[in-house]
Amino acid sequence: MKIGFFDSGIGGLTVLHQAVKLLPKEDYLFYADTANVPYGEKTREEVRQYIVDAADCIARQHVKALVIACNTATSIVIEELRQRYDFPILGIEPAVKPAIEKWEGNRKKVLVVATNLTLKEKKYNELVERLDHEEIVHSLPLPGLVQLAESFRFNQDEVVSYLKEAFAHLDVTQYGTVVLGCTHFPYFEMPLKSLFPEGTDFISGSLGTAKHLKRILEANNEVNQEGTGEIAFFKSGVKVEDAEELRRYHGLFDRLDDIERLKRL
Ligand code: DGN
Repeated sequence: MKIGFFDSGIGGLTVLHQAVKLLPKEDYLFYADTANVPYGEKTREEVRQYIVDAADCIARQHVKALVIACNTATSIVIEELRQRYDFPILGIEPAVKPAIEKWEGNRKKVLVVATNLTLKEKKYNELVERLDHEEIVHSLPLPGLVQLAESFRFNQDEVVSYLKEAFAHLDVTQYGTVVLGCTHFPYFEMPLKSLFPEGTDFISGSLGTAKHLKRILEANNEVNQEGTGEIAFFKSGVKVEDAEELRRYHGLFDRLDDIERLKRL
């Protein structure tokens, strides 16, 4: 059986990218709700319904686990989905805990960037309230990055000018860690880095979620040894067959590999 991945758009591929590296012999289904992206500026009820419809469609394909590779969707509907299906449902949320742990060492604040909806939701606010005893966590919505990613506009200059405006009222030197709390944001790690002092850490929950998936499959004795790492792409319920479009999706993995290489330099 396949492992399902869901996002409003191409953001979830940043999580799937990590999963494929950890679990190369699985088969995957990636569902992007492109008819309804972006979620971050819509109402909670609208988004809840989109996700439940998408998850029902994924469940009909008989998956052995489903990763909600979207912070916004996780914060709204993860508990409901867990009650609805009998296979494991994993989510992703802003990596606030490891970011706060870094404060212990560097005494620099934490900036969480995400969608408006994630930052407004109870799940995120309770997480920060529970962990942020020193009031070092600041939050900033960056909805423009979702739009830029969805239109494959990764051009450094365009992205930097959007970010400069978004950060205009922030003293970026106070932050030691930036939490990428939206799965679309890792595509922009390089332009983001260029606007913060050297040594600022950028963290996301992608690898943690992929590791969690691996642990669950291992615990359930469900790790596949015979799959090929193939990914079936769906856009709002319709299987993607167009070769050019599939190439564009696969090309995003190359982009993410490049970003990882640059980070190691
Ligand atoms: N990629 C999604 C997230 O992690 O929150 C949301 C993007 C969107 O639809 N605004």
